[in-house]
Order: sequence, then C-alpha cells, then structure tokens
Amino acid sequence: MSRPLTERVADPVAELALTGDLARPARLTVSDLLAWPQHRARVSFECATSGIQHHGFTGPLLHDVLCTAGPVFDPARRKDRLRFLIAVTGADGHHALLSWAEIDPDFGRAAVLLAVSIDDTPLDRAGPQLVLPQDRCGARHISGINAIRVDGGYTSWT
Ligand SMILES: Nc1nc2c(c(=O)[nH]1)N[C@H]1C(S)=C(S)[C@@H](COP(=O)(O)O)O[C@H]1N2
Ligand SMILES: [Mo]
Repeated sequence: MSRPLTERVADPVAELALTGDLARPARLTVSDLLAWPQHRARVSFECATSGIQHHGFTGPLLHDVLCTAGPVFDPARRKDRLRFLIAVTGADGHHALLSWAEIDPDFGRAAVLLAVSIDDTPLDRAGPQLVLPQDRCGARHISGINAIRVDGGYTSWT
C-alpha cells in the first residue's frame, strides 16, 4: 500500500538494496528488518579520531537476512560458500567487505547485526547500521547503509 506523497516527503524512510548473486534481491526498510528474529548487542569500539564509544544495538543477524535473499551457492556444500564476499556501502560512500565465511555459523560465526536501533533510537530515517561486536576499531561500523552486494564471483584466483 502506498502512502500519500505529502507523508513520504515529511517522513522519508531509508531503503537498503540487497543485490548481487541472490535468487531474491530486495529493497528493505528498517521496518522490514523487524520481520527477522531480533538480537541485542552492547558494543564498545575505538575510533582513531574520536576515541572509545559505547552503544546498544538491536536488529536481525546479517546472516539471517542474506539467507532469505537466497545466495546462489549450494547450501549442502560448505566449500561452495567460501568464494562469496559481502560488500556493504553507506549512503556517504563509506564501505567495507566481509567474507561470507566470517558470518556463517559453520565458520567464523560472527554475530554481525543489521541494526534497526541505536541506544533505543529507531534508525528508520537514518538507515540500518552494520554492527560487528568483535571489532576493536569502529571503522567497519557502517551507518546509513544503502546497499549490500553479495558476490560469488571469486571462483578462480589465476
Ligand atoms: N557511513 C559511515 N559509517 C561510518 C563511518 C563513515 O565515515 N561513514 N566511519 C566509521 C568509523 S571510522 C567509526 S570509528 C565509527 C564511528 O561511529 P560514529 O559515527 O557513531 O562516531 O563509524 C564508522 N562508520
Ligand atoms: Mo574511526
């Protein structure tokens, strides 16, 4: 159902594009991300320029959301997942790469979140944030995510 234009202009909602080697690419708002099981993380990270920060986040696991989008690997062959990268981009162009294995429960098992709230403030307008609870440095903590691209093209290194 489409909302009246005036309401959309007054209350813009950020959208995140899931693209790449996926059976079901999607455009998701923060409110769409509430459909997956929600997790909490208390995170501390150090910024090279602004020092140590502490925040509480909620949101779905990145792994859960990307699995719903259907990455085109063979789910029964663990090795097939090792060629996949995940490229996460913020609206300001800040970006970082993760390997699929980093968040896969059979490998790195990192509890990476797509946060829908920070310190109990919803992120509907600002866009979801990438939260890597294990990172010491905050540089991969991407705010205002507008695109995540899953890339399984790394089949050969020669
Ligand atoms: N979109 C976006 N996210 C970003 C950055 C950025 O420049 N753009 N900087 C990163 C860095 S270097 C750090 S330390 C943290 C800082 O979090 P803060 O923006 O809440 O201070 O955000 C990270 N996320
Ligand atoms: Mo930083």
